[in-house]
Amino acid sequence: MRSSNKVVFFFPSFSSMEATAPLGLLAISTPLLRAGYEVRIVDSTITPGFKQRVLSEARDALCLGVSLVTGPMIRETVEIARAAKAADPSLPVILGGWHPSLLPDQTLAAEFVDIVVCGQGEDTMLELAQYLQAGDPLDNVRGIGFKRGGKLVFTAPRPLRPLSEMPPKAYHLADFDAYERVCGRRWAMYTSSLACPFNCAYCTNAGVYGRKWNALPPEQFVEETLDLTRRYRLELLWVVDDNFLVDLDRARLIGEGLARGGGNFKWSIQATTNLVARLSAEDLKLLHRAGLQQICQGAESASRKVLDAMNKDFQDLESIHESAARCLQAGIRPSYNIIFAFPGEGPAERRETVRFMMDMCRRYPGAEFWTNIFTPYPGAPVMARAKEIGLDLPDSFEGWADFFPRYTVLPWLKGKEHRRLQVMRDYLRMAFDRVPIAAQRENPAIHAIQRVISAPARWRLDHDFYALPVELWVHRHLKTWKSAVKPSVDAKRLEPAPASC
Ligand code: B12
Ligand code: SF4
Repeated sequence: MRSSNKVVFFFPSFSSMEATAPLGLLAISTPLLRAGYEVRIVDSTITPGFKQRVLSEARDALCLGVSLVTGPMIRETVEIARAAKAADPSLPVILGGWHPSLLPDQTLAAEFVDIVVCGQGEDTMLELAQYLQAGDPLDNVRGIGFKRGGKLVFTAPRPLRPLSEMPPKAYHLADFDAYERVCGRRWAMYTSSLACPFNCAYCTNAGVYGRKWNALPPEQFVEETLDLTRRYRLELLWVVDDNFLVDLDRARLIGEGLARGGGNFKWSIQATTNLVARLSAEDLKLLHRAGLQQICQGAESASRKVLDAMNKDFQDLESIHESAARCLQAGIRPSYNIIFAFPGEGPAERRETVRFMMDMCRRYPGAEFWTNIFTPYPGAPVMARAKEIGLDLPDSFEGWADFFPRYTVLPWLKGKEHRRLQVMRDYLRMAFDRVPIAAQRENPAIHAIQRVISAPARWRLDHDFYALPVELWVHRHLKTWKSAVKPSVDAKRLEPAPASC
């Protein structure tokens, strides 16, 4: 039994410059704080010597909790959990977040993990802390897995609670100055709805949050976001809802409320193209007046065949054109995600998508595309066909560290073809401007050179020709001259050495 009142959380680096406070940990901290617990969050991205820091905080703690998604975050999770267990084998190590929720058995099987939490963590973490402190058996804590006598034990699932019943997140625990130093921007994430009514084949959302969309009332959104941005001097809020626009009236009321409330911040949302296309130009202008600057949308592919394989029957290319034209008319940046190499995509379908992207960027200057390689995440509907499509999935928790869109190698995409696709993605990055959340610390000369090399990049993409990629060489060298501060772990550095093509 451990009598400490202190709960330590660790947030491993997520391999991105888009540094800000981990919302999942801020969410589960509030009930603990309200119940009188002391909470410490160590975020690897902003904490030099984070390992020592976790170990020293954990010395007198009740438990250590880690929040993670599938991919490179697993590396530091393993490092920290192992070190913590080596220092004190009796310290309970709890893993929560998307990866443990989707693969609880395999995660719990790791020898350095004592407890996994599946799904929403607010109530579960508080109960866990109380049970651990009292030294009571954990069988009655719903939504967890734990070990007993070397066996894995799972309790009954915890029913989802609507977001409106959840307490506010503990933003006051976040060191926004430190995040701003890494990212160059002062911003935060905000959640205003949970779940998405759709069920795209590559997406893990339904597996964790179901498909019943629920949201905060517009008044709460307006009041909280105005307060947050003023209190912490935030210039930007990324509303991380999976599909912000499911209730269009709610979105309009939020726009009106923020415009009336004199909000002085920018915000961005994620939504499906079909819903964006249902907003009128007036609606979008209202949202823009209220600070909305970007709508991230999953275009994913331009091939009907691939879209059907992805279960995206709700989306067509016309709606993407409409959404781009209207967003730009209203002054909002339309951002589209693309997934290459989804099962069923061959060279013809890939070409169709590249042509579509080129056409969109030319027709609608200001529209931007971000590309990924299909990454088979546990819990996604397509994984029911994993064997059939030849996927060889990791048989240990650690094995998932290499599942990341920036370097995923698939049975149907490896060797030369994988390298060719990576080169093509590099040219797509160079061909048109995109605006990342992290501030660009570029000098004007470098930017000018980048503009010059964007012309041959477009030519190559038009002609599907990627041999002797000299522009990429120039681009890579330009990047090494940049003075940008890097997070402690950066995906680029984790990437396998760039292959020659
Ligand atoms: C914001 C975000 C990011 C940000 C993170 C920034 C940051 N500072 O945290 C950035 C841009 C970096 C990012 C990157 C990526 N992301 Co992301 N991201 C999200 C997003 C949109 C919101 C996450 C969030 O904060 N939600 C709000 C909080 C309150 O909810 P939550 O995280 O679910 O937390 C709750 C529970 O999970 C639980 N919980 C969480 N942590 C813990 C810890 C403990 C101890 C306990 C007890 C409970 C607990 O309690 C919380 C409260 O209920 C989600 C989508 C979503 N709907 O959540 C995708 C999502 C998490 N991302 C995903 C993916 C795939 C990625 C990328 C691989 C994408 C890419 N193309 O590169 C990278 C991976 C980065 C990496 N591995 O290193 C997937 C994860 C799938 C998976 N199997 O893990 C998601 C679910 C999107 C999706 N639908 O597929 N992402
Ligand atoms: S629309 Fe987006 S959030 Fe909804 S299921 Fe598809 S990918 Fe997931």
